[in-house]
Amino acid sequence: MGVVLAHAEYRSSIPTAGATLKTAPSVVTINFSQAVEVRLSTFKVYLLSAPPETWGSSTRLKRLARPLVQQVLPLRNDGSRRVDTGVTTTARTSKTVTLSLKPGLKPGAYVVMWKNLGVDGHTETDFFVFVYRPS
Ligand SMILES: [Cu+2]
Repeated sequence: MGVVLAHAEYRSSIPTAGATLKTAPSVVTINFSQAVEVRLSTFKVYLLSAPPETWGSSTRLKRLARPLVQQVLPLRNDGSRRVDTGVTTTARTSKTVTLSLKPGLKPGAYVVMWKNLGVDGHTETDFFVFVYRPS
């Protein structure tokens, strides 16, 4: 393509970054610009402590999410605090990674975060937020 892509960057996801959903998702799928080493990467979903008046502003949600990501992404044994139950992608390397979510999500803003290891050997830390707001 003539364009140098830095690492395994976010390309797209389901739910989409910034999406507001009326029904709770049961999985999250992230597509990256290059394959990642699935087992050597970390993926987590957390509920974001964000008041409902912020749910319409992805700028405010991102600002609230950033310190949470820095705090919890390195944690181990945080399964009880996480909203996901882990990666279901079984391939060793994949451009697409899927996580299962715990059932019974409550309305709120959710942060999907990762530190991935691309097949080029570089790591990338990033996140996105989606909102579950049943009407
Ligand atoms: Cu790279």
